[in-house]
Order: sequence, then C-alpha cells, then structure tokens
Amino acid sequence: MNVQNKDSPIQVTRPLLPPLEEFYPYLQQIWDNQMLTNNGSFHQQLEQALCEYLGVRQVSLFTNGTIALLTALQALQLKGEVITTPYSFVATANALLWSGLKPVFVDIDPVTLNLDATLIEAAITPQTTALMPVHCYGYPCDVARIQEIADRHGLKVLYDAAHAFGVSADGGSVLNHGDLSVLSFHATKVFNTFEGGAIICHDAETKNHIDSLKNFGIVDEVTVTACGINGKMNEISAAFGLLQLKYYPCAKQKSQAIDARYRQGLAKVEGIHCVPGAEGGNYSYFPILVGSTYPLSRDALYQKLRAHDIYARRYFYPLISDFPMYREMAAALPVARKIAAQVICLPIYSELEPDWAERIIALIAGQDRC
Ligand code: T4K
Repeated sequence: MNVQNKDSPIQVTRPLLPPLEEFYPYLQQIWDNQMLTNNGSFHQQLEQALCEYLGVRQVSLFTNGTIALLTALQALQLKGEVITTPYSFVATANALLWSGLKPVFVDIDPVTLNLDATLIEAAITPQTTALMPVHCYGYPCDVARIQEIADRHGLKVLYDAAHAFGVSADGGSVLNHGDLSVLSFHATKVFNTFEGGAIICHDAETKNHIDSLKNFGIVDEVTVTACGINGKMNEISAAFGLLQLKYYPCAKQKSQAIDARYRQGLAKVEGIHCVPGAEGGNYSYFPILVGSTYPLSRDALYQKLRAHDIYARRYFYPLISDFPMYREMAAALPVARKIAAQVICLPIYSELEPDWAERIIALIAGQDRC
C-alpha cells in the first residue's frame, strides 16, 4: 500500500494503490489475451463486480467521468436549458456547454451544499429539459424532492455522482435515483482506475444504447446508428479497478477514522465549521468553513497550511459561474458565493498517517503559536 514520504507535502488526496506485485498477474493476463480494449474480459468483469458492489442494475464503464457526462447528456437527447449547481468542479457545467446546452445555475442549500431543491421550480422555463444536480462531496441530494419536481414538469434527471462512489441513501445506492448517474474514477477519487468513469442506468436497453454511444455509435460491423464518441475504458484500467475493489472497503474504514478524528479535534475551534457528512457517505472529502470569528481569513489559513507542507484545496472556489464562459449566465447565488469564500477541503485518504491529521488539527487550532 501507499507509503507517505515524510519529506513530500501532504496532498488533499492520494490515490489508493494496492501492492504492485498483486497487479502483475492481471497484466500477464492482458499480455496473454492480447485484448487491450473494446469490451475486453476485465472490462466485463469490472462492470459486473461494480453492479454487485454498488447495488445497481447496469454499469457502463468509461474512459473518464467527463466523457461519461457528455455521453449521458447525449443519451438523454436534451436540448435547451439544464438546471445545475454553480458549486462543483468545472467539468459539471463544461459538459453542458460542450453539448450545446445552457447551464442555468441555481443556488445551493447552506447545510448540504447541494443544489437547493426548493429553488429549482422558480428557475424552470419552457426551454428547461433536465436537472443536473451534483452529490457534492458524496452528500446525497434531496433525491425524492428532485424527482417529484422532474416528474411534475416532465424533466430528465442526470446526477453528476462523480463524488458518490458507494454512497447510500434511504437504504439503497444513491445511484439508483434519477434517469442516469455518472461516476468518476479519476486518480483523486476514493475508487480509481487511473482515469475512468461510469454511467449508471436502470435497464439493459439503455445500457446497450450507452455502450453503442461510447463506441462511436456502432451497433454491429456494418451498422452505425448514432454520432457516438470513443469513451471506452481500456483493460489495464479495468483490471486495476478489479484489484482496487478488494482494498476499497478497508480504505474507506481508514478514511472514516480520519473523518472522525477531524470532527472531534476541530469541534471546539472557534470559527471553524465542519460540513456535516451524511450517513452512508464515503469520506472522500473533508470540507471545513472558515467563519468570521476565526482569527485568520480562509486564504490566510490555506497559506498557513501550505507553509507547513499541507496542500489543502479550496474545492469549490471560484464558483463555476464566475469563470468567463459562464459569467453571462450568472444569477444571484448568495449561499454558493458565501460557501465558496469560506471553504477549505482538508487532506483525507486512507493512507494519511494519524499523526498528520493531529498536526493539521493543531495548526488549525492555532496550537503552533503556543
Ligand atoms: N464532476 C465532478 C463533480 C467532479 O469533481 C469531477 C472531477 C468530474 C465531474 C469529472 O470527472 P473526470 O473527468 O475527472 O473523471 C481534480 C481531478 O482532476 C478531477 O477529477 C476532480 N473532479 C476534481 C475535484 O479534482 P484538480 O485539478 O484539483 O487535480 P490535481 O491534479 O490538482 O490533484 C489534486 C491532488 O491530488 C494533487 O494535489 C495531488 C493528488 N494527486 C493527483 C493526481 C492526479 C495524486 O496524489 N496523484 C494523482 O495521480 O482536479
């Protein structure tokens, strides 16, 4: 497993890397089979394994989460406007713009930091065709209310579930909600395939369509029925996913322990608010909000941590709606703006040494000044 180099900075995350020697047999098999991609054996095995592990009906693997988002938007055949959150990684809105759709940004809930479902209806226009919420930091959106609104207005629901690997809500996978959900398996995610992603859908017909779209729209050797893309996951990534899946439950437990330690250690620090995690979450991010009663500004705390070789990140600052391509679509987003100005995500990953977590807590608590 990973070994933290004591001299290198502490990053916000580190990929889960199982022992290298355990990966060799998978590589040998790929060399023996000579099938490197295009729905190979490991690709099929990983789709099956993820269906079982995640408790979902259909998984279609992708080369990354962004191509999966683009393909999901194409599969839903959307036009016009899509309501989404400004408080996310830029890939969320980029996927819409790249697909010729107009993102309509709606403010977020101050507690969950997800799209505020109570504000969605006011943003619906005759051009709205879908809702694209994000389970931000793996905290489940208000899926019941979102579905109820979508049903009433005849809208599709596509969840950007890039952070929501293994997250449950109401006793089942959160990925079972909406028309489609998209996962990211990027190196920085709790479950990674170097680069990778997936679309979760609910029936075989939809999966077949998505599988065709990620393979240029090919149906068979002489039939192409859609303008598809190349979004296929290769065999090395799929094999790595299979190996990593064995280590994931244990890694999640270790991250849960770090999460608990931060919450306990930071609970009494004046001006620091730990964003609540959800039951059934995956402990993939640890966002804190730096309030006005904390002795340092958010950016000063961020710089202080950096000066101590702790590379926390301001996910998600700036707001997507502040980037030049989205400025003309910006609306009043007071909650998102306030949170983006206060947030810092602290390092959290399975191999983070507990004494580093202690050190981070002590620095934030100002104990280095004593
Ligand atoms: N939707 C949402 C809501 C997302 O958050 C994302 C991706 C997507 C869609 C798109 O999914 P993908 O197409 O990426 O599958 C990172 C990731 O690149 C991005 O995948 C992720 N969200 C986003 C939240 O974070 P950066 O620019 O912050 O990454 P970077 O390179 O600065 O890495 C962060 C830290 O992780 C580094 O300081 C060191 C560590 N790291 C990183 C890599 C790549 C490692 O230790 N090893 C590594 O290999 O965007």
